[in-house]
Amino acid sequence: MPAPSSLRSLPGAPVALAGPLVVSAPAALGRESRWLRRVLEAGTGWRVDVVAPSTPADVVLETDPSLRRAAGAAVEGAYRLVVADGVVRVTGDGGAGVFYGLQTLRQLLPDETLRRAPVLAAAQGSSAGRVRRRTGALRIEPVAVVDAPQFAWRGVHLDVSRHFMPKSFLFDLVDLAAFHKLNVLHLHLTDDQGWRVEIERYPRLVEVGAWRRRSPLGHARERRFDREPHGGYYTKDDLREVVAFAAERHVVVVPEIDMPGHVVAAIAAYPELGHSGRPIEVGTRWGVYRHVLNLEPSTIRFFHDVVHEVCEIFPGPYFHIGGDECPTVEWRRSERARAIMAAEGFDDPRRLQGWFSAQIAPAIASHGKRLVGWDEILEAGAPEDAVVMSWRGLEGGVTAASRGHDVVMVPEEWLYFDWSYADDPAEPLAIRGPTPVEKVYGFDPVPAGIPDDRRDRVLGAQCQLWTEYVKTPERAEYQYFPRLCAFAEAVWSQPTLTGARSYPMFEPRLSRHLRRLAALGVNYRPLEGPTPGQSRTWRRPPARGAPPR
Ligand code: TNX
Repeated sequence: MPAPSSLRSLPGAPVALAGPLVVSAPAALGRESRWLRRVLEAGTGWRVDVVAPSTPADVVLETDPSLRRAAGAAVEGAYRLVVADGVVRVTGDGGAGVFYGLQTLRQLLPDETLRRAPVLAAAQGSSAGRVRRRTGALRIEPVAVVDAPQFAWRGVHLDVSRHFMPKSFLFDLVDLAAFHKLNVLHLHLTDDQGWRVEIERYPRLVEVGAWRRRSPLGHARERRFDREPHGGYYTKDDLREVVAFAAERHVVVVPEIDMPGHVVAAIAAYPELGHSGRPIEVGTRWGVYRHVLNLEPSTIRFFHDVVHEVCEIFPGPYFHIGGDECPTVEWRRSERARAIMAAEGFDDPRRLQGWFSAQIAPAIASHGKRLVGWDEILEAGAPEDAVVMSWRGLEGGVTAASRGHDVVMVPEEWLYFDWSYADDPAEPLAIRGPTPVEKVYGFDPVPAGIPDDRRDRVLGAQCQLWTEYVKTPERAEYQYFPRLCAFAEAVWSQPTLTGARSYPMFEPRLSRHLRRLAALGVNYRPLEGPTPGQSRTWRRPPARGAPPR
């Protein structure tokens, strides 16, 4: 999971692995071999020794740059995994390919080895799929897997503004994303209800902007509030740590600083960024605020400074400027905004958002990064080289690709995991829905309507978790899993080879995979529905072994 391009059983005896295990790898694969040593030592209790390439070994890691072409892959991450003749051989197109081969190897090993401490001795005697165990050794049936990703951008997004998530959850999420061969973590770091990244030049962004007085209680439409303060932020070193942790797992972190709308927390910290000049409080309700940034040169400079500081934390090639849901009421009344409209000859104030993006773009480009924005930036006039995230449907992606932009497909109807799984009062409170696993599985990252010669403009797809209704890591895991598994297959696997994505064929594999998630300690939603502990309404506990309803 996700399904590989090909998997073939080989003749011959199973390969037995036991400790102390010897892994050979060239120096260039130091990152991958050290990571393998850590996860294997934790899950098996064996000692794992990493040795130089020509030394005899149980597991051989190597790269072969020609592999990508051989696998017919357009993007990085192809690998071949061969279990035969007493050896596990993982050949990657580079570090990423080797890493994905090792993730596949983890799925061939017993689920118990996914745990953080060894339980194998206690579990002896139980059967575990393709692998049988004897006297501490794990036996893997001979197999050849050849595999490569379909898309380069296989993203998972997390909104840490609406609810701050502890750093430990970012590590868990990166590990889980990488386990499913995803490679982008998009962090929505700022919004009306909280600013979550320390900026040295403007300390009030977190001193003031990271905290809110209260939050909505129940659904936003009920207009009720709790009495609980909420907040938190990441220091620069926290985020550097997340970036480094992600890089070890071939995950790139894309920071998002939302502008020129969704900025109430910033205006609360520095009222001079807004239009009234009067102090406002950090947002305490969900939805779209009319407050947006003013268009004064000082405000542009302020956000240049923010961009520079954020770019220094995140070495990846992308910087997300948000750009979604930006009302123009304040600009319509602003002298400065009207003067810009007159000077630029704009007839629609929405063009001011494009103007704003164009002011910010050079700061991003000066760090050699590409600007990413939500699909609203298209209407406003997006900078030429911008990557567009199509969230309001598929059309944004079609338009952007036709105009020559690169596109990441993130449409809410399929890929907003803050939506519920089912129309069922037992489901925890969600913004809307439902989006069942089956629907996610059926998602095709290349929307119909994209001209054939523009298909390669689709970099990939991404699942989103907005957190208005998601207060804790446990709940976040529930919303992601198992939809994220279906998403991973949609964005990694070739549809032709998995059949035209038949859900009835996927479901048994998913159901098998849930045992791996259980070993990893993920609070996933069972396919039958929430457990009594996950449910919003009281339900009788199931008999052991039976589904929970
Ligand atoms: C729309 S998607 C938003 C977010 C909300 C989300 C809730 C986007 C770019 N804007 O601000 O959290 O819907 O589903």
